[in-house]
Amino acid sequence: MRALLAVLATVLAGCAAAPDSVPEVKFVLGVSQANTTEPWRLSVTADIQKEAATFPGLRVVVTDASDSVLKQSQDLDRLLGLGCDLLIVSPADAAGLRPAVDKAYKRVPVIVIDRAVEGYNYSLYLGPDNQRIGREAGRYVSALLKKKGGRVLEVLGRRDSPPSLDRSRGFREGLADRPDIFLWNRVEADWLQDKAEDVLTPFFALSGSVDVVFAQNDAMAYGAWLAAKKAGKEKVPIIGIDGLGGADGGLSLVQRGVFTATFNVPTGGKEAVDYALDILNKVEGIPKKIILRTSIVTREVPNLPEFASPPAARPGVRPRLGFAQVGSESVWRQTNTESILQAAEKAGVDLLFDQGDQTQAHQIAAIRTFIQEKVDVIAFSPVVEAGWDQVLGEARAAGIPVILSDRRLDTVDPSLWLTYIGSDFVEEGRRAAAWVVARFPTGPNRGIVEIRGTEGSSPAVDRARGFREVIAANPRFSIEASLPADFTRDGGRLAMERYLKSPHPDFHILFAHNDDMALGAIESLKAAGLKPGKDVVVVSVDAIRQAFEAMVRGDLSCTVECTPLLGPQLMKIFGDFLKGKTLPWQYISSEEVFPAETARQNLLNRKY
Ligand code: GYE
Repeated sequence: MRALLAVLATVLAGCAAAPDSVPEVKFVLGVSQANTTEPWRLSVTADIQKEAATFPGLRVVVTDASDSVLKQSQDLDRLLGLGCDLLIVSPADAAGLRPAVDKAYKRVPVIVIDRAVEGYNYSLYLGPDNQRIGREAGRYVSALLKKKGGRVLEVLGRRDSPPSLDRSRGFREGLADRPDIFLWNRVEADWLQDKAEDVLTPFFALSGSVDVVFAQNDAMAYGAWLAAKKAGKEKVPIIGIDGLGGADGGLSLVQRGVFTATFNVPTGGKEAVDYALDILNKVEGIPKKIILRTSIVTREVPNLPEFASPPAARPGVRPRLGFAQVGSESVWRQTNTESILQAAEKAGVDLLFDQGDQTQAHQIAAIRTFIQEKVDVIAFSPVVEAGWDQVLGEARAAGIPVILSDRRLDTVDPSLWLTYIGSDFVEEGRRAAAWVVARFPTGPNRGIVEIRGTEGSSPAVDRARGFREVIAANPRFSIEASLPADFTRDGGRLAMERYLKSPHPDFHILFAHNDDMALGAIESLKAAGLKPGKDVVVVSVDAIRQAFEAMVRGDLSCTVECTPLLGPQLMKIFGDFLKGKTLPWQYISSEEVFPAETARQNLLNRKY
């Protein structure tokens, strides 16, 4: 560290501490920023610096890539050359920067913010769910234009950048049921106010009216307003995204009535520094992705939902966590239970654990018991998505926050749950389908049979959705049947047995929502004289040890990982809450795809 700081002191005058304070420095964070022209990026950097300043042993070195991938790749090398202990990267172009991030990650931990680079070659990604923001914006516009419909002008950041694409895609989803709302034009303004003003001026000069402007950030939204004002049309509703503070920030523009709405999007700067320290201090339970909480801001709803604060510290009293499990339907679930029990013990948490029996009624009763017991936090894995508002309202009224573990729930009230920890099930479905498509690049049309997990559960709903998304784009494949089997091995076996006895079309591919059901179905395929792996190619989700054994035998062809080892993460989140930290919205685990070819080797170090 001494050597590093000597270098820093000479190379970056003003950045490093004076040599006599050298021994205090514990870690140096390298921050590679994409540019210093967008207000957003400036705020991100400012938040990083502000948070870092609260830790005496921490230094930060910032580079500016001037929006060039080449320059940013060189910046990463330079930061590594300076001996930075960890890099925080806000990529100019997520796809273009991937090789440089891959390379850097071989040497130090890397936190990617704002725009996820593809793959999982980084320590942690931190950012908002841009598609969801877009969807909410779409719904808001839909409500704004009530029944009368109208013309919408969409102002994009950069047409092909991931946040632009995701916000646009979500926006369309939010307007999907409104054919009377016409996306009149989409213009690109590089995320910049001036550019937005310039490109939009001609639109407002035209005689026809623009009914709503949706700009993908506040800077462009403000540019749009300036353009509208020149044509005397400053009353047009304008919706932005970012919600920065300060006199000209989006929050104040909403209050002043310039914008109709914006979205509160945390910069992630603070969280990036906190997690950088956790990573450097080798804290257990770091997820792969952290999705930051966002919410729409209007004059009527200016703030994020409020959550209960942690109880005051009680020396000698162990913190109490109530956990309502789904049941023990699968190997995944049993492993998940063990992970939670062990982690609670290790963390010194007083855990009230309810095993569950795959019914919602049982889980609701368990949650009510936890409320009576006055636990500090309730965590649970909702067996199905819908129907929780009542009981979670009771928990909220009792001042007990709720953490969702592995399964999601469906509610419009964002104040009912504090945070989510688990996987991206839609992505798992997409990955299973992408593997199928790649496995049969050419050839005849192929039929698929799907075996579904618990009806109405988020992994079943989302895996089905992700799978269909990819299959729908490939007309050579068709889903011939979808059989319910409740995530159990027996369920999979029976479903396939019945299907094979009934008159059915040819099928070549079996997609099961979990490994247990796939293993059950494989038994039935064999009993009917079919050769799994040959006559029927089987792909499933979870990546339990038995799936690897089945791949080694040649029965299963591919499994998509979904980790059940959530215990340490859950305890870390619980601990962070008790320390009074603001929790992000979702913690997403890392997942790989394991085709049969890699099974033998991976079996050796499989943890579950
Ligand atoms: O994939 C399946 C289980 O909710 C992610 O539930 C979990 C799923 C898992 O029973 O095996």
